[in-house]
Amino acid sequence: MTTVRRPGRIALAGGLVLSLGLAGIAAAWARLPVQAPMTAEIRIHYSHYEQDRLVVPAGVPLTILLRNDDPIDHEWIVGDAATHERHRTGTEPVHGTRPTEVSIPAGSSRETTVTFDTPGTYLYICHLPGHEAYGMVGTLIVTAP
Ligand SMILES: [Cu+2]
Repeated sequence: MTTVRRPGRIALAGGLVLSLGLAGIAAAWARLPVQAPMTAEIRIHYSHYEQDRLVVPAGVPLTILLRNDDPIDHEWIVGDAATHERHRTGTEPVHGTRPTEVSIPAGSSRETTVTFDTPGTYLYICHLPGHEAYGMVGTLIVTAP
């Protein structure tokens, strides 16, 4: 009996050490800032963002396809309160160089990738005249990683 049980105990101990080792590796991976990118699609129709709430962990790249199905131009500008205040009184007619500021011409699509490192609640707004007041506003929630 004892000769049969001893190898079993050794195998169990070995398995335990292996499990702890794998858990340690998994924990180390979880702390790495690079994570799999996320994707989302926002359809714009009747001067509204059909997807008006997105949630993404901090530090994770979010690629968004912006699809404008309206016969008029729109834009998608995401950021904090100061960003939106600047754009409410801004004079840039077209955006295109910053990932957080995208112009989407009538009937077209644009793709952008944004990464937010600070958890919080951000808004995305179309700042073309009258569009925000009409309700062209969405919320991007960045959660703690
Ligand atoms: Cu608009």
